[in-house]
Amino acid sequence: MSRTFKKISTIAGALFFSILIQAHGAPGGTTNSLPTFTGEFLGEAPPPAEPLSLWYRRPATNWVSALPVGNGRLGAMVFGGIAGEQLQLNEDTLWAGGPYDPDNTNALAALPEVRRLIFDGKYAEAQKLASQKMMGKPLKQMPYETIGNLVLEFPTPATVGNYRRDLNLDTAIASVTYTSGGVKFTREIFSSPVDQVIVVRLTADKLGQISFIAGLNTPQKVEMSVEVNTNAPFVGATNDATLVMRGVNGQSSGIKGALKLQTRVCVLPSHGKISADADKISVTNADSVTLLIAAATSYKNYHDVSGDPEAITKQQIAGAYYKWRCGSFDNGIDTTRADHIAAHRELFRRVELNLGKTDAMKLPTDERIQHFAGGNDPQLAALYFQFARYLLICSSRPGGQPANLQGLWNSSMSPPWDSKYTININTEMNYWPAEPGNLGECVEPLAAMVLDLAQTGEHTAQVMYGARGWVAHHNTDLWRATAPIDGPQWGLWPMGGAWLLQNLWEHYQFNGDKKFLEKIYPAMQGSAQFFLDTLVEEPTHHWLVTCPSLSPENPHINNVSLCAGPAMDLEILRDLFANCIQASEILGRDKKFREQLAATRAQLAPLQIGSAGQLQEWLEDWDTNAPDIHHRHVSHLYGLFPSDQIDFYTTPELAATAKKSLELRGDKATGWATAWRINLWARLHDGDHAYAILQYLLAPEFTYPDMFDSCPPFQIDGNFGGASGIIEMLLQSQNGEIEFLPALPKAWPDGNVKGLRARGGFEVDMDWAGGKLTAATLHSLLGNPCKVRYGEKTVELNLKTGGTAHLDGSLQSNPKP
Ligand code: FUC
Repeated sequence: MSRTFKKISTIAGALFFSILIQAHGAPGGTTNSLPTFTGEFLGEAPPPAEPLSLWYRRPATNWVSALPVGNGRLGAMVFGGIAGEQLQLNEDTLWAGGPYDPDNTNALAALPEVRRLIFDGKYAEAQKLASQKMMGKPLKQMPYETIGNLVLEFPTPATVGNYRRDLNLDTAIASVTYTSGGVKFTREIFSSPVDQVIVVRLTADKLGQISFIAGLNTPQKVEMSVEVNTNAPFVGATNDATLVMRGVNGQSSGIKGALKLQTRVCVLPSHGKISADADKISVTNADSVTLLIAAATSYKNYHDVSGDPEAITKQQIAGAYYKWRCGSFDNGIDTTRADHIAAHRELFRRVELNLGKTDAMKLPTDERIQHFAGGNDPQLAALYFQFARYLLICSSRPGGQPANLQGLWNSSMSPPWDSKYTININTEMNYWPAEPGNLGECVEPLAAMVLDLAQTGEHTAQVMYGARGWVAHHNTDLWRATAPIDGPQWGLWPMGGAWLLQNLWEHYQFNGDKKFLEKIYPAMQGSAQFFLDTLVEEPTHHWLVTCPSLSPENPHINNVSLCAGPAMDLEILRDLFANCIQASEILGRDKKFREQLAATRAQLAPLQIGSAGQLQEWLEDWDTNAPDIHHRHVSHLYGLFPSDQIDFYTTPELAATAKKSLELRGDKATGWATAWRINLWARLHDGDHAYAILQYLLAPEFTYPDMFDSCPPFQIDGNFGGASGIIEMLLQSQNGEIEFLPALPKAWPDGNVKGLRARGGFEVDMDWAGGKLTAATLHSLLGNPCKVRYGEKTVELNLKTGGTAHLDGSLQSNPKP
């Protein structure tokens, strides 16, 4: 075995080769570019030791079987192949286009006529006129794009033994292990939030066994090159080589690409040989190999693209390289790995959930998904819940972009719905489990985006509506576009920004952070101001309503959804105005504005009960005659969840109407819409109904082998909405009460949970057995008084900050828990 380093260049930092690769179709969604293993699989690997793992007995054959890693900014889908490994890569600022202004200057002149037509009942004409005059230009926003793929080609063995690939949710490391020719091979992949690189670590239990060829492919317009010994100046000469991909992002809908992008893959073998050609790096007979992957674009913010991705990626690689070289050859990577795990666990380990354990846990994850609905596998629901928390940590860390329709992971240049931010439910749903799931920090990127939208949306408000304040419609993108898109029947909905603000208000409700409230208050005020300027009186009752608007995205006559004052808009406005009033009181400002809001709020159209006893979706009772009675959106039920305007205890009659609406809609919908229904049934205290819908969600139709939610196709909101639904079954804290086990299904008779969060600043642990609460612990984080409830029983508690209450199943204080 060779133990000598063979340098491929003596000039540190030299550019070895450079070639221009034109755009070509990269197989992001499949493994087409990979050599496939055609040999024999021998033996069966046992399940991983960590029960919070996803695991499989075969490599991924498609993208939705591959496993996601991410540090909030830099993500990879790991395929775990034998003849070849594929890492499909993403960076959260790699979107098409550049800064642009989509606001339509014809809109304002058309607005009075569109309103008149709506109030005259001429909805189709109104929609036609709006389509001609009021839509954004371009009519589409910019898509989120893939970086491309890192491919490692290995010598193909004839057989492999005990193959297993897994994703450990507790360490956030994806692994592949198998034996071949008497050697045990191990591959570990993680995306470090500390070092800002993806690390791929290849090891074997015998020396000199690791050989492969590494290359990048991409559908982006790029120049590929290989640099050698680039890191020598930092730590002295050694042998390393770096794949470099420099390029620019794509155009879309006529908006030119304005971002520079760069990806660097530094290959660091321990012993063996390394060599390079124009766009590939070969490693032969190494003992172990570390690959460091960095990627960045020139995006600084929605109006500044002057960043230097070359400097950023070089620095990230150099930093991780320096750590790698500290101490002995392999110890450095151990530090990087340990730092990564510690940063992940700081968030992930805050919540533990045990819903019961059965033998089903011994099966690979894809088989468990197939059997969940008909079997007894409560731990899969707990795994699904923790997977969602994992996904939020990996796709939404402070300083990065919020989780988009696919979180962070996208293999395409034109993904479904452009993998944008659909803000008429999907982005909001992404963040539902954040606060009660004890991941409040993950909301920071969302807050940052909303503050951006409050700026761009000011222009939209002026240009389109002649109004003060700001508005965002049903979608936005990296460039924070706020004009209505796609077509008026989906896009002409002015409530997107106001709904997002509700997520931020929740952050304040759970954390009581006044500084945060001060930061978001101007955006709350600006949104409220927009509605003060644009609400209009409807002619029949003289209630104040939004117009034009729609009940997302439900037509009330064929293909026509435009209307005035749908229930959801009024519900969102009641929340926005109330929150603004409360915030202005807490912050001690804007008394006049507060009074104006209170007066306007009193004139908003009320919730109405329709002829079928349902909660009316529109001003008129169209519900049962609407073309799509089973529509996926249940927008009018916003009042029941995520809001608390409709409540099981405080407004039982309205709760009954919401239940009727839910029954009329049915349980079956798209992935995210199914997840929403779980939350709604939990709020109605029907745990078994909620669980029946969870069975529907956690089945192959709506859950891919890698547990990604299917809309279809893949859309991450269902994962987050499903996790939120599981929380709502176990703990609710709206309307001034913290309720234990409000909707516990029969399927989870025994269990416990630690670390859930409740509004008002509490951390909650609970134990239950035989379907009954046996113990609950409340830790106070803010010193607020609270009322706790279990069934019919309620108890008031006054805990100091840092204080803890131990209660038994009858809510009696339990001094010896
Ligand atoms: C909304 C939904 C669709 C899809 C899209 C991204 O428009 O109605 O089902 O989820 O967002």
